[in-house]
Amino acid sequence: MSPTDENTTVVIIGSGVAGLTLGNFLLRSGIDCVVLERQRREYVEQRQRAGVIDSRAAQMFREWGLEDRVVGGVPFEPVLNFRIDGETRPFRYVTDDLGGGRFCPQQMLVRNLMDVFVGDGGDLRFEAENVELEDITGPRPRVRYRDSAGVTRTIACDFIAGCDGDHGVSRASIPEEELTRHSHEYGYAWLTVLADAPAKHQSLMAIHDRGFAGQFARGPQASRFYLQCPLDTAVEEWTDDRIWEEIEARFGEPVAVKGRISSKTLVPLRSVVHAPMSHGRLYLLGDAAHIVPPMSAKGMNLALHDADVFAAAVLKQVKEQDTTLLEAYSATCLKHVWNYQAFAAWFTDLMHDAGDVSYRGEFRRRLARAEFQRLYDSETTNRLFGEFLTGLN
Ligand code: RFL
Repeated sequence: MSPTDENTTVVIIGSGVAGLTLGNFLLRSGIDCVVLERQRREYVEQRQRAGVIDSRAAQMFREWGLEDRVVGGVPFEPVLNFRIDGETRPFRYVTDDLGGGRFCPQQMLVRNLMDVFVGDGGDLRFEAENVELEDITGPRPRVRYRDSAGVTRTIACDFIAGCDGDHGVSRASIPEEELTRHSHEYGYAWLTVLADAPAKHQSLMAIHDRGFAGQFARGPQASRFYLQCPLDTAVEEWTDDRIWEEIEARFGEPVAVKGRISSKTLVPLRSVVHAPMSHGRLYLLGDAAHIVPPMSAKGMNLALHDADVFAAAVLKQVKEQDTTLLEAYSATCLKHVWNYQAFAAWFTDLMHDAGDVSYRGEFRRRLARAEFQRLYDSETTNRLFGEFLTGLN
């Protein structure tokens, strides 16, 4: 064994929400792990993305004894603010949930998870390049990488947790014939815009003939805006003036502060599930295994769910030599994932079909409007919607 060969129980690839949450759960349970991250710390800490931790996820952190230390932000109010054809229609959902859901920017959660992990003695290695997985179906797989000093290292382990997102190396290490990719393209994209513009509400969503628009608070002074747009549009076509004009048209009201726009990106809306979520001793978590359209605000929450299930399964195996939870890992997660894919697809279709008819036509528009109205008219529908928003279905 050379000095660059090491041993651990779990190698976690990727320090996003899934990887860091898993790392913290294992560390608290006395299980050795090493987290390998390709990027620099500053990059990971600042990556802007999701904004909602649902009640289920908050409860999960509570159960692992971490809620106070990692969940920040402000409580999520059980109200969604809709603007329908320029008219305000707040929707308050009925819920038995005692709260816990938060508007907590993803980078705040990631920063807190990182501080707690490193502060409690966790082993987190940034700028890990050329990560390669070896012998994943054998009894003792290995992960090889080049560290920030350019030294090649090898870590042997019991399990590998692939938490490296949709473009990572983990899923790509599984032979193609062992995985099935189920996917659905929605046929449009979102232009996502980050601007120095305070939001009046935590969330505001517009249904309009010109297409969907959304505004979500990102702290007291900034908002993330979303605009439905065709797949073949280019970011360069969206000047700041055009963006503000389109936001005002779709919301049907002027934007009070049109501050600096700091980023514009295009996200094609799609749903993807890779099954099974494990191969040999490699387990996939979060975006590495599934993508939900951002309309649902569930991507990060699904990643957190996977981390919860996997940590409990490893614990059971290490402490009790009982592999049943590990064997059930993929099936357990996929059941949950498909349930939330169904919710995400339904909500995405509803919000988009009800607006711009050029994608799915007038018939779908009327169906979507009827379904939307049902949210207000039927307490049963309202409750079910609330269950999904809180993550408790
Ligand atoms: P992440 O967060 O992408 O982390 C993966 C990490 O792996 C690293 N990595 C590697 N490390 C080592 N070696 C390699 N070869 C590696 N390749 C990659 C990466 O650098 C990174 O640090 O995946 P994870 O942990 O699975 O978490 C998933 C969530 O980030 C994602 O689902 C959400 O951001 C989705 N999402 C939302 N989810 C919500 O729950 N609520 C929301 O409101 C919400 N809004 C959104 C979103 C995603 C968006 N985008 C960017 C598509 C809004 C947007 C615009």
